[in-house]
Amino acid sequence: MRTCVFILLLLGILQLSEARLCYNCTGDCVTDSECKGSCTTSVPELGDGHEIRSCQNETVEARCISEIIFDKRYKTCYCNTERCNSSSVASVSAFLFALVALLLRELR
Ligand SMILES: *[C@@H]1O[C@H](CO)[C@@H](O)[C@H](O)[C@H]1NC(C)=O
Ligand SMILES: *[C@@H]1O[C@H](CO)[C@@H](O)[C@H](O)[C@H]1NC(C)=O
Ligand SMILES: CC(=O)N[C@H]1CO[C@H](CO)[C@@H](O)[C@@H]1O
Repeated sequence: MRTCVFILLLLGILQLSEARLCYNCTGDCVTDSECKGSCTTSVPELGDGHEIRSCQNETVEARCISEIIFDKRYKTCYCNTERCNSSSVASVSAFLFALVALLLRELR
C-alpha cells in the first residue's frame, strides 16, 4: 500500500512537470492539447457567440485583455496552470485531493 502511494506521488510530480495542457476548442467542450505557453479563453463581450479556448506558444503574464477577433470584441484571458481555461474543476486539484485523502487514510 505504501509503495502504491509513492507511485501515485511520483506520477503526480511527473504530471506537473510535463507540458501544460490547455483546453483547445470552441464552446462547451473537453478537448485539450499540449501547449508550450499560456492557456487562453476568449469570451464574446457583446451578444452571443461561443467561448474560444486555445493556447499560446509562449507563457505570458496571466491577465485579461479586450481584443477584436473576426470583427467581434472578445475578452481574452491568459492563464498559466494546467487546463486553467476551463469552467470545470481542474483535474490537478482533483488529483491532489484524492492523493491527500489516500495519505490521510494511510496514516491512521
Ligand atoms: C488545437 O486544435 C486544433 C484543431 O483540432 C489543432 O489544429 C491545433 O494544433 C491545436 N492546438 C494545439 C496547441 O495543439
Ligand atoms: C508558434 O509555434 C509555431 C510552431 O511551433 C511556430 O511556427 C510559430 O512561429 C510560433 N509562433 C510564435 C509567435 O512564436
Ligand atoms: C484564467 C482564465 O482564462 N480562466 C477562464 C477559463 O474559462 C472560463 C470559462 O469557461 C472563464 O470564465 C475563465 O475566466
